[in-house]
Amino acid sequence: MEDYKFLFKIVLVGNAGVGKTCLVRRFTQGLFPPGQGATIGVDFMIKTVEVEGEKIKLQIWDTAGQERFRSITQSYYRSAHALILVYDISCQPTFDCLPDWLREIQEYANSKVLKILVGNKTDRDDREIPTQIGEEFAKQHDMYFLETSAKEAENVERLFYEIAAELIDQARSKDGTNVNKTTADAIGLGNFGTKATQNSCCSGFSSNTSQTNCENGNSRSNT
Ligand SMILES: Nc1nc2c(ncn2[C@@H]2O[C@H](COP(=O)(O)OP(=O)(O)OP(=O)(O)O)[C@@H](O)[C@H]2O)c(=O)[nH]1
Ligand SMILES: [Mg+2]
Repeated sequence: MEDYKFLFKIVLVGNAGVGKTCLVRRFTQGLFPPGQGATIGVDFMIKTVEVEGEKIKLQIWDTAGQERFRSITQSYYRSAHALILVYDISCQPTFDCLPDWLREIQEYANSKVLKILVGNKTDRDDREIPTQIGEEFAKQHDMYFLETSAKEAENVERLFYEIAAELIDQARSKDGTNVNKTTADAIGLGNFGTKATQNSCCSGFSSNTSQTNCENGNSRSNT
């Protein structure tokens, strides 16, 4: 029998090309894959980590961002303990689609799921979304927030280890109510007033096959 204390399921979602697969591969394999192709449907990786003296098995589900796979990927939300919502800090449309992703999460995920907003590709020098805007959006939606670079391995370990630590706390807690809020407070996010505006790139988000610029390949060719 495998020797682990907790098993947690973590699901990554977000627009095509934001770097979900690269984040997972950086964490599970310690590499940044050259020429990473688009995910078809859903991929699955597993990694056992030690947090707070406990062995934790993380099941990581890496979903495809492309619209045509949406009905498949939605079915993976329900049993997730944590959902990582990723955007690309150098691609505004991927940030503008976040409200649509949150609607999906609201509809398909467990209401107590731990939500983490991740701005990926901090190594790029053509940033379009300031850190503070990402933080504000996360605070407003009771999400944990981190910026990462799968390429430079920045904050990637931290992301998954902090999720594991938070999920352990939830699992141990007798009264696990409002744990997402607790997490947001713990990382010092104050009260926020800025509301993220929705960009027209996402109109028909869940009903047509239109793609953002990033999904058309800008991000893929620019690493
Ligand atoms: N500069 C930079 N490029 C990155 C980073 N992470 C991913 N990329 C690049 O972004 C492109 C898309 O990465 P993927 O990991 O395939 O994106 P994805 O979100 O899994 O895309 P889908 O599977 O289509 O949903 C690739 O060309 C990667 O090399 C990063 O941290 N920095
Ligand atoms: Mg992928």
